[in-house]
Amino acid sequence: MALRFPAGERSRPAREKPTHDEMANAIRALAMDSVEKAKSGHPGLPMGAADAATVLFTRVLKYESGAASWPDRDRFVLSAGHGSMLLYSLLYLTGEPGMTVEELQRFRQLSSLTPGHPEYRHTPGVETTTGPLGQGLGNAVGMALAERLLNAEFGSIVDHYTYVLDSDGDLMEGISHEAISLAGHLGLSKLIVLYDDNRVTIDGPASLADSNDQVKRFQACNWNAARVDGHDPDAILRALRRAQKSPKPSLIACRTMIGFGAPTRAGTSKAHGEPLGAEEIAGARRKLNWPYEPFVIPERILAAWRRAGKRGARSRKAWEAALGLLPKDKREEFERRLRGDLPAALCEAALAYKRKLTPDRTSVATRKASQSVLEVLAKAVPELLTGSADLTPSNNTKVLATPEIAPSSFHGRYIHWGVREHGMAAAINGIALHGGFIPSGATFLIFSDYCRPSLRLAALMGIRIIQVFTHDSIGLGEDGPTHQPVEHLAALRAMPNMLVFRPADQTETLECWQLALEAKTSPSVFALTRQNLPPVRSAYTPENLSAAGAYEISPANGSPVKVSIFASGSEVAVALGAQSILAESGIAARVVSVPCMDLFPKQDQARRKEIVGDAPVRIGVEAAVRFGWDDIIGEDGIFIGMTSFGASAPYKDLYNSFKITPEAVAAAAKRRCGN
Ligand SMILES: Cc1ncc(C[n+]2csc(CCOP(=O)(O)OP(=O)(O)O)c2C)c(N)n1
Repeated sequence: MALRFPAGERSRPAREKPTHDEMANAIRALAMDSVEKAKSGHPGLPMGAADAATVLFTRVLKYESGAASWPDRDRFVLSAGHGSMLLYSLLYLTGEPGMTVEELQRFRQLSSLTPGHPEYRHTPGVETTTGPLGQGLGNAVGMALAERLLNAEFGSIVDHYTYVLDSDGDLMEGISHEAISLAGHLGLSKLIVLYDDNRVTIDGPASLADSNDQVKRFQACNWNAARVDGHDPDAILRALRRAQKSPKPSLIACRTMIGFGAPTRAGTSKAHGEPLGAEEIAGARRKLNWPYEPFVIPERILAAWRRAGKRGARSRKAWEAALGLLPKDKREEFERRLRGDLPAALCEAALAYKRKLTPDRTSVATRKASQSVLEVLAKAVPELLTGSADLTPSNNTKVLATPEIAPSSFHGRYIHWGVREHGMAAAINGIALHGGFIPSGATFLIFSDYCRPSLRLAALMGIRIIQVFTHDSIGLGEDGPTHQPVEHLAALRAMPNMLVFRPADQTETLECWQLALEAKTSPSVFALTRQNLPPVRSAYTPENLSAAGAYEISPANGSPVKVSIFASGSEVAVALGAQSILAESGIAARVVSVPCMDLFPKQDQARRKEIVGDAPVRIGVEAAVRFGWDDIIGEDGIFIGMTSFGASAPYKDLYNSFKITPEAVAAAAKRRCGN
């Protein structure tokens, strides 16, 4: 089919400035054509939000195509990730290397740069993986916080905005409230949310299920909030300029029409998440006065977009010059922090502390052990942020080297997240994505469920975040089954790329913290006890024994070795107790500590075989469900743990009542050995 140009297009000078409408229509056309070609996707949001995005990317945003990792770029988060074609169109139009028209034509196809929802690391220019609604907003709060924290530390070398595009769905999600309320409380004035206020979701009008006044809601959370016509570029620009000057975070509610330009579907949920169809697209082309073939952007318009993509080049060069003027040690420290390399001092500090720990004769809860470790590590690792979701005295995450931050005062390293576990987890992801920090948060292990969607995204994105989950089993005692995790270890271990550490004493806690800090592309969670545990490691080893995920902590005394007992955390001491009882009956048993079940399968087969050993009886002990343990103990292995929820009682009574005791383990072993 021959290309059709509008009257006069051929004779237009190539440099004639395209109108705003033409620039925005380029996004609309690419979005509807890509979705049509893929036979799936979401054309409505990109078509509706094209005006706001065009103003942002051509007039306001500080960025440069091809410099997607320039540390001081403004961040843009498409929180409504289903509108991915908005972002891909922008990346193509502004000239991000690799984002070609062919990639747009391969929207949603295997190994394209244009997956269904934007994926961090996969596509240059994508700041975070979005799709699960509300997460992007939570990430953006973390990015804006990271920006302020780095600014407080390094000065104006870090001075940028964080912009978000939110949808009705984003703002209906509960996490949005935690995120908004945090940002308002902290006074994150460089956070600006463009809300695609199209009043349509999947089921129909948003009013089917929601009657919030979002502007009032944000204002109540200490935001600056305004309404604009989302198809009026001047009004959007004015609102953005005002927002930049606000001392509070800003919401700009852009009243838009979903699927803008589609003749019959615009303004309806039929524009949301399916191809428009040939007839509707032809009608949209007429309505938008966009007579070009699919995927064709006239040179004049493309050139203007490409110029927009280079608008930030001068700022970037000025920034590089300013970086060069920093004192050498400050510049090198800044660069190290952004590369994510650990400081050289860490290893030495950790080893010195480890030496001090042995011989260890003190019984201590691993949550306390973690605090002692943090006292040492936080001094050596200035990028380590700690905090808690209102459980500071229980999580033991506050240490001397991490002073608290306060609203609009960002000289500090400890964050009181409030009772906002989900918001905390999403913001921590955003801090890690921003760069410059290793962020950690904390709550009870039971409430890891409240963090789970963000933890999953951290694992999917391969970012280094650390969550300190304490009160990790029935061992927390009297608070009872509402607070006693049973299935949580298994559920977290089931997540690909997630490292679940459950150390057994002070030495293991130190080793696990080292491993978590070193895991540059994996999130880590700690499961730590409330109750005191006896030390289980007596000899000093410079080697990090926990690095294999599992290791023989107590060899069998005698042969043949009949029993291997595997345990984690608080149950390592139970296993050691069982080993002694068995020895008295002449049964040689060995004990293997399993501080990180996720690292164990990464060992080569010979090492795994050596760790598992060849004793005929294998027993797993953990105050949690069996799920996942069969990989080590085998289907015919014995498991001593939980098969139900817990109960409210002093913890020793609970261990006795649920039969997770040295005697119960030894009895099971004897039965299997035929004694
Ligand atoms: C947590 C979560 N729940 C559900 C969905 C499925 N989903 C995708 S978009 C959407 C709502 C669409 O409404 P809106 O956010 O206003 O987007 P628009 O219709 O304007 O494109 C839903 C429920 C999701 N992506 N994430």
